[in-house]
Amino acid sequence: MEETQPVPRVGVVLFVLKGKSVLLGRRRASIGESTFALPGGHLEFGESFEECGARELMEETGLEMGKADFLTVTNKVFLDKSKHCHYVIVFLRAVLADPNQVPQNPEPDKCDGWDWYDWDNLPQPLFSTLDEMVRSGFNPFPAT
Ligand code: 8DG
Ligand code: MG
Ligand code: MG
Repeated sequence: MEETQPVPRVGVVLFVLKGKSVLLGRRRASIGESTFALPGGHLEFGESFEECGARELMEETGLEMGKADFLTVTNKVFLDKSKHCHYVIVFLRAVLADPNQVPQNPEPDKCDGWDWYDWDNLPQPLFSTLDEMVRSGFNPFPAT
């Protein structure tokens, strides 16, 4: 049981794109444990969505974010075993400042490591929100 009344939180999550690939890492966290998820995290006081995305990308992968665009927003309640959370997630599409940068894993307690995965051949299992987006036909790539 939570001691205080839970409140909705805001997250910023990034589709970092390179060619036809997207950056994913297998989570080590109570929500979505062992699933492949996008980089991102909690919005901190005073941050813009882009500032939050760039900070989380640097903290989680050591990569420097380049241009970013707003994609979509979701509103989701997670009713995991002992943890109940409610997130409004802002999804951005981003490219790297330098496409030759290689992802690192500075938070090995939170992620098994990052890699590029072809959008047409994504790894399984995907984190639930990402899985739902993929199943609904969502495509983060710019229209050509
Ligand atoms: P921490 O340092 O507080 O442990 O984590 P964080 O990096 O700030 O937060 P996070 O748990 O990575 O992301 C915040 C929430 O965003 C997460 O608990 C659930 C939600 N979320 C989604 N989809 C995705 C996704 O694909 N990747 C990530 N990282 N979070 C997602 O709904
Ligand atoms: Mg983080
Ligand atoms: Mg995170």
